[in-house]
Amino acid sequence: MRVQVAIIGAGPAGLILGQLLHKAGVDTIVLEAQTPEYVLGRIRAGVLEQVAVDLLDEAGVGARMHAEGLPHKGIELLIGGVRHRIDFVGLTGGKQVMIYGQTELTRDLMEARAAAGLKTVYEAKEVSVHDFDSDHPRVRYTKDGVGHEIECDFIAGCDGFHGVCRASVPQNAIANFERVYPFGWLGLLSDTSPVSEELIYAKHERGFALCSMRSHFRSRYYLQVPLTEKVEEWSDDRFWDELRRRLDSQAVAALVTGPSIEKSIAPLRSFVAEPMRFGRMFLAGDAAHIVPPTGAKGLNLAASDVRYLSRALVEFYGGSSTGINHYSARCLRRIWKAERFSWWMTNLLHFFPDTNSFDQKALEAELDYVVHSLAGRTMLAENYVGLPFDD
Ligand code: RFL
Ligand code: PHB
Repeated sequence: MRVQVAIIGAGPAGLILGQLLHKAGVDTIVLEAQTPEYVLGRIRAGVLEQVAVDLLDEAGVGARMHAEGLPHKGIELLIGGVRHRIDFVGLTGGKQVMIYGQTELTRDLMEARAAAGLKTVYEAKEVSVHDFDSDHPRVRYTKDGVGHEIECDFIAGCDGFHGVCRASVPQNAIANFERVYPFGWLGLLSDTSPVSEELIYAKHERGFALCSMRSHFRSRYYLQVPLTEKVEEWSDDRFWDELRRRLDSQAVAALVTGPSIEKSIAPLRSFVAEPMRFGRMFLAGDAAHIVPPTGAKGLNLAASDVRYLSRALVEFYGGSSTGINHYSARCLRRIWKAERFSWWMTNLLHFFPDTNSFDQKALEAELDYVVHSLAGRTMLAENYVGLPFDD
């Protein structure tokens, strides 16, 4: 079989790329290791930047997001029991974010791909990438025990942090930058109305807490927990009790609790692999970089990478290699700013067990500065709603 672009991974990066290329008349196949149900069962991100919203519109999959998503004009920081609002609209000249779960977005993308009759193979096993340093790359996989080979012009490695594409690059051709944090986030999803209209990021001496949502009827809460914690040891009651301890009296009074419909612990990591192009193979999304979720950037970066990649590939088929030659550098400029922001938000809002008392005081002073200075609040708002593209 032959296609122009073989996309490995049917997460947001792979599916958005597939949709954008389809709109431009470029032929793709998507190979996904898991079943569609498994992909949809992963509860992950919930906040979309305006530029990601615009991209989904461009990809033709924005209708349900606009009907059901919740535009948010700001967030609240809860520090030492006092709330400070970060007014995105006022601070950024009108920008806001959209609350729309990754699960819903993925469902929209899957349906659009199926409706357009595009080639997608779920439960593709033993996926391997070959000859991407030549003009004739190939991808092999097995499905139901039968081996297949795809000839293509390009391979898009959209296969997440544990995927096969980055792992297939010779070690001396890639540089990894990494920071692992000494805690994780315990997340709980429940069909209860959210505690507040906007997200609350709470810094507390017992650890960070986040009040988020998926809709007016579905809430998502997170607690900073040590990496040694086991999710089985967290009954719903224990979770709600701990969350109450980290919130202010207004939130405690408004909190509606109920049975969890999902509970999981995710470790926090910052990671970047450079470069993101290896001959005719490109990495995009979590395959190339990971951010801690504090800045809500993971999914947004995946969207921004494939925005650059789709334009570069369309340019290539139009006769110019400029886009593909600049892909890696263009992505990394934006990625490193999001990495810095996510790392900064994480450092500022979490409790670090090993931080010395001087550093602790300096962080408190920085947070005090951020919420009380127009420049500080503007920096936070500008990064949170998403930095502009440089093209
Ligand atoms: P994904 O979503 O991981 O999709 C990659 C897809 O590739 C498939 N795959 C393969 N397919 C074929 N062959 C192989 N050899 C393959 N190996 C892997 C996988 O099954 C998968 O379907 O990456 P993508 O598309 O780059 O999208 C990135 C986002 O999913 C990610 O950045 C965010 O969800 C990050 N993230 C969060 N971001 C937030 O902004 N807020 C959050 O609350 C949040 N929670 C999370 C998260 C990421 C998590 N991970 C990756 C462990 C919680 C978790 C648990
Ligand atoms: C979420 O709703 O899952 C969410 C929101 C904001 C974040 C991280 C996660 O910073």
